[in-house]
Amino acid sequence: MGIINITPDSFSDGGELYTTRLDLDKTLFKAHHMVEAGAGIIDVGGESTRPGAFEIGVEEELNRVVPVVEALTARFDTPISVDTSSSEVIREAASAGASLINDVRALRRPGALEAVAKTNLPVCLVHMQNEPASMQVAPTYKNVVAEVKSFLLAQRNRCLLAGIPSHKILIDPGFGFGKTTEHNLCLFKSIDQFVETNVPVLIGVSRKRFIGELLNEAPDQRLIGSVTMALLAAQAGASVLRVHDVKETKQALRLLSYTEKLSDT
Ligand code: YH5
Repeated sequence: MGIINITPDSFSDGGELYTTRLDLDKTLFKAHHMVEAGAGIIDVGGESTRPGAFEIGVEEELNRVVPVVEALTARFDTPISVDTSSSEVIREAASAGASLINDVRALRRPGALEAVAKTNLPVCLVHMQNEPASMQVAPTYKNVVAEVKSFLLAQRNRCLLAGIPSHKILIDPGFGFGKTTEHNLCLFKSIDQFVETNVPVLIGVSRKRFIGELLNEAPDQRLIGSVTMALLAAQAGASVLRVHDVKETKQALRLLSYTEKLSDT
């Protein structure tokens, strides 16, 4: 899964509501390269959920996301995933051709669960402690693995009760979402325990702060660290890897598949 952020960048006038032509071209260019590199899914998000980020309004999120989903589905056969927590965006993204809803709030916002159930789309449920604005202030757990796992399985049960079939649900421990480096490491070492639930597991660690902290590197120097962690996650049984660097990650995965027992690729 390749990551495309559609938050307006420093070149566009951040106050403007509509995605500019330039933004759209840059997004399509990026998506084209991810498709060429072998991305199986393209994940687009209009709301920044980075630590310390504040919420944007639903209108602004719709204005950022919908034109991009329409443009991508018109040009590529690769499934488009939409990173959102809002029921309005879920509905509009589905109409625009999205193939997956990826929610860092695991459908806890009012109406989100019902919206996904109605669209018949698959969903990825992500664990997050608190909200992006405050989640890194003082993350606290008694047993991070047990708590994250029981939260995800409880949210999965809500989905099943709402009529979402089990084969359309993925779970994600949510690296960096209300977790210290130690919590992240604890979860990473326990990926196999999530895999053992037999629910497909999505892992997103690409360029995240804990990799930077462990290696003492800035975001643009985290490529090797990110690919290494993606490979380790794949080896532990993760089904989907959410990454910025699709080409490099695919190379690592190809080598993994060549070296695995019983593999005939
Ligand atoms: C995720 O893990 N993460 S948005 C801070 C960074 C780098 C990257 C430089 N959406 C996930 O990617 N969806 C995000 O520091 C996600 N799993 C799923 N399913 C945060 C992000 C990032 C934040």
